[in-house]
Order: sequence, then structure tokens, then C-alpha cells
Amino acid sequence: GKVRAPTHIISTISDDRGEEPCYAGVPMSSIVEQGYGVGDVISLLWFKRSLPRYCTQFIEICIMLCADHGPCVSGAHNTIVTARAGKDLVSSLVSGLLTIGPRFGGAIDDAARYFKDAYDRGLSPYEFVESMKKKGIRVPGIGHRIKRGDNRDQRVELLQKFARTHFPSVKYMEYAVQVETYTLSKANNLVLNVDGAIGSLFLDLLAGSGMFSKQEIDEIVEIGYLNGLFVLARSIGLIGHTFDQKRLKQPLYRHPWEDVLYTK
Ligand code: Q5B
Repeated sequence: GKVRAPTHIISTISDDRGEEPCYAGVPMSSIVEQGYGVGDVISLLWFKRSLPRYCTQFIEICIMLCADHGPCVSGAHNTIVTARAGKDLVSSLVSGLLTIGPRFGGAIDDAARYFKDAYDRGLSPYEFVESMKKKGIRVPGIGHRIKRGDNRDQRVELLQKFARTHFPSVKYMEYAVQVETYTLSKANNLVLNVDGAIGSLFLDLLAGSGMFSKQEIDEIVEIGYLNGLFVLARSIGLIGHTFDQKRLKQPLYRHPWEDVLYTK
């Protein structure tokens, strides 16, 4: 019989060999003609399935509200400095993206991991937060440089409002809110931040939509899909900052001496 030559790559999410490209088996004509949005495309290419409308809408809200957070955050700052050094779009973009990590924007996966583990093990918020403290680990998804208990992050409130209206269950989010209540009793800056809100709510989406098996949820959380939402979203803003600097013909950035403490 025929023997298939061994392949060097296995791919399961898209196929460009036919007359039109397919995302997870769905032809491009259906995607366009049936009015799919970017949330549907993310569902197909990341999760390999079509998700209910409220899920794709939630994904789109995450993308919209993480697209930018002003020029002063780590990512935008790096992008602005790089663009002002005369570098091209891709260099300016990636220099901003490279700041995304455990402190800035890249705490969504760890927030989902830790909130899921603590909730599933039945830990009280007190037991969870104090066990993290003993291990010397900051609670991912908690804390913000400028947001406070009396100056909440509107993005978090918008996500929570949407989920309370549309999700069948928000048990992980409610747990994260209880954790926040405890951390706020310790310090006023220890709010549930946008990473923590997305991390906990995505757990609710995965568990409540009926579209994922337990094994699939564990794999998504273990591999870490969710920082991808912030990376994708913030790319929109970082590209905008690059164009802004070029449009304004901003010169090379040099940090002022007065703002550096020179010591021996
Ligand atoms: N403490 C975010 O810290 C920040 C604690 C904590 C226990 C915590 C910090 C943190 C976890 C990572 C996280 C996502 C670095 C943030 C984002 C997107 C953004 C950004 C933007 C956008 C801020 C003061 C005292 C210390 C600490 C304690 C702080 N966090 N304890 N668990 N999680 N969070 N990142 O203000 O006793 O004095 O030593 O790492 O979720 O990135 O807009 O800017 O859209 O662009 O620098 O929103 O919270 O506070 O380091 O001075 O700490 O609080 O141990 O205690 P800060 P520090 P002590 S959202």
C-alpha cells in the first residue's frame, strides 16, 4: 500500500490548501458571510471550536479594554522610547511586548492557575493569601500601581458586570472578589486588577460554558493561553503609540540626569 512520507510539522488549527483558507474547519466565506467577529476567530484558532456568542463577546471585551492603558505603563514606555530611537514598527512593537510578564499584563495565566487551585481545594481567602505569603509569592491578579480600594479599576467592574449578566456561573470570580476583600483589609493598593479579573472570569467561561471537558480546562490553564489575550490586545495600543511618535516626529529620547540618583 501507499506509505505517507514522514512530516516535519503537525498542524491542527488551519488549512490553506483548498480554494479558501479554513480556520478549525470553518471556511473563510462562512466567517465573513455569517458575520463572525474577532472573538469567533480567536475561538477557532486558539480553542479549535465555535463558542457561544456571550463567550466571544467576552473575549472581544477583554481585547477592547486591554488595548491600551496610556503612555506611562511599561509596554507603552518601551515602545515610545524605541520609536523615538528611529526604529521600525515591528521593533517598536516587540520592545513594548517584551515587558509583558509577571508584574505587567502577564499575570493572567498565573492568576487563573492560583485562583483555580485555591478554589478547587476549598481554601478560604485567608488560607490562600497567607499560604502565598509564606511561600513569598505575590498573589497574581492582585495589586496595582495606581488603582486603589477607593479608586477601583473601571475595566474590572465592566468585566464583572458583563459576566454577572451573561455567564451561567461566576464562582471563580466571586472567589477572586473574596480574596480581594481580604487583601484590601491588609493594604489599599491590593485590589483585584485587570489580569486577575480576566483570569478568574475565564475560568468561569471555561467551566460554565459546557464547551470544554475538565481535562481540556486543566490543559488550557497549564499551558497558559490567557496571557495571549493581553498580548494580542496591547499590541493594538503599542502599534498606536508607534504611529503617534512617528506622526509627532519626536526626537531621540534621553532620560534627564535630574531624575537619576547617582550614588557610589
Ligand atoms: N504587594 C502590580 O505593585 C504590582 C502584592 C502584594 C501580595 C500581591 C504588584 C504585583 C501581582 C502581579 C499582577 C498585573 C507590581 C497588574 C497590569 C496591567 C495594567 C498596568 C498599569 C495595564 C504593583 C507594596 C506592598 C509590598 C508588597 C505588597 C503588592 N502586590 N502582596 N500580593 N499581589 N501584583 N500584575 O504598587 O510589606 O511593603 O513589602 O506584583 O497581578 O499590569 O495600568 O499600570 O493595563 O497596563 O509596585 O493595568 O501588586 O507595590 O511592589 O511597592 O508593594 O504590597 O509585597 O508589601 P506596587 P509594591 P511590603 S495589572
